Amino acid sequence: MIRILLVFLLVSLSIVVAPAQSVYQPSAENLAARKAFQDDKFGLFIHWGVYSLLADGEWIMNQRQIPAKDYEKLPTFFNPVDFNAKEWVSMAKNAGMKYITITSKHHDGFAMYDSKVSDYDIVDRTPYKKDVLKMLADECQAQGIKLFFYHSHLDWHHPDYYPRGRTGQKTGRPESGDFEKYLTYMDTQLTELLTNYGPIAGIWFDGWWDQSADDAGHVGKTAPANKNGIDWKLDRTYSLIHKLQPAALIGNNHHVAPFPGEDFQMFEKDLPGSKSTGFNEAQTIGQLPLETCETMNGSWGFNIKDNRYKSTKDLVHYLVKAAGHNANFLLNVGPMPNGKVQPEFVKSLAEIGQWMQKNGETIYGTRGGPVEARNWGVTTAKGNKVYVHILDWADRQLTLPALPGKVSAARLFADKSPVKITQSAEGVVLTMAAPPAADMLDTIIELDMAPATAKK
Ligand code: FHN
Repeated sequence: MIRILLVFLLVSLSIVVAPAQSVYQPSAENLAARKAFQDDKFGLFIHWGVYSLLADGEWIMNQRQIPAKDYEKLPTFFNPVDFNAKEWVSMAKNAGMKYITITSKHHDGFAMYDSKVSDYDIVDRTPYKKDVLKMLADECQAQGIKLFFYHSHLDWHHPDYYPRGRTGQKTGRPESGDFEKYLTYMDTQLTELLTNYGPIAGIWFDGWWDQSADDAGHVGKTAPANKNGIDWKLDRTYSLIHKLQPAALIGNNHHVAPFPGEDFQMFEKDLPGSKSTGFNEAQTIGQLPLETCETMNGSWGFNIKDNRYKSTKDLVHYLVKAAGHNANFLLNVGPMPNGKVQPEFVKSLAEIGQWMQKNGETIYGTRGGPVEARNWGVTTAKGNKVYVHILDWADRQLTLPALPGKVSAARLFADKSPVKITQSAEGVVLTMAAPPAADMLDTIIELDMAPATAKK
């Protein structure tokens, strides 16, 4: 009890004195971490929680309007005895991924780590009694994989998450609560996550849109109004995080333009600039490092019925297109309640890993461009190299617009066989010995740019 009061006191003090972030100046470590993040290009997203027991995705509590007191039965039989951190981290690493982003707490409010400010967590409420985030953090450090924590702003369980947002209306909680107390609770849990698990690469926030007036937060032209006029006090939370771990990158999946204090910008189920999902109409592309997150089937959390699996070809194309849009690719798995990742995902990740083994050089450390995305594919660049990723083209010849500099040589990346270059002020015509092979996921032409115009 004394310890919780002490933590509370310490956090309240650090919160109260935390300077506003409106004029956010990222630290040198933060800027270095942003560059490394952009070089990493590929990460594993993990949506895992007690909801996996019901095998129907992570929104099951809201979709089936399960009252909080009933939902609390789930932890009592959540016992992932087959969870193996080494296996998960190796699976990510072998897929060519450089970081993992895992749900520390999703919308159901259940903490997948040993929280001291709440017993609604995996150590205190399950027969498993072990801190899976601690095990994963240790293994990530051992294997040199960075670890991000996804953390939900909205909470369908906490009594002080009041006024309720657009979701979690039927949870049976009293129609009362103190939002300020909830925010302090959230910041206390963030302090635990950024204090007890070693260096954390960043925090991936979600759920801010729960308090937006209408679907504007998801659908609409302007930044969403605030349903209940609540103040998320993001300044305070962001400066707390930057104080605890200056190199930690903050991203917030609010589907609108970045707020001061954020260090990267994510796009959910869309490449930056595309608006196919309908909930990011108001999302403009900022100046921050970019990341696109996507599912391997149609679900984030484990869903036993969901067999809308994307092919390995689709997933490699998504990764390459993301890189061509100057964005990282965060690919999701929703582990099963026993702690295993379903075989369909394991197989695809291994196949992506084989592709990255051979072609990773044309992705890692690159930036998007110089030629913007085209219907035939994208380009990535690094140093004096430009990689032309031909994803969908049937001819031997491909015409590029004028490039910022002279192409001194070109070759197929796969076998280094030469590619003929014809260049003029209008553009560059690349002539391959043969059309792209149908079984090639990505026919890559490597261009050497003459030093003057080398892209940094
Ligand atoms: O509601 C969440 C959803 O469960 C999942 O976490 C995705 C991941 O990007 N984000 C929200 C939907 O926008």
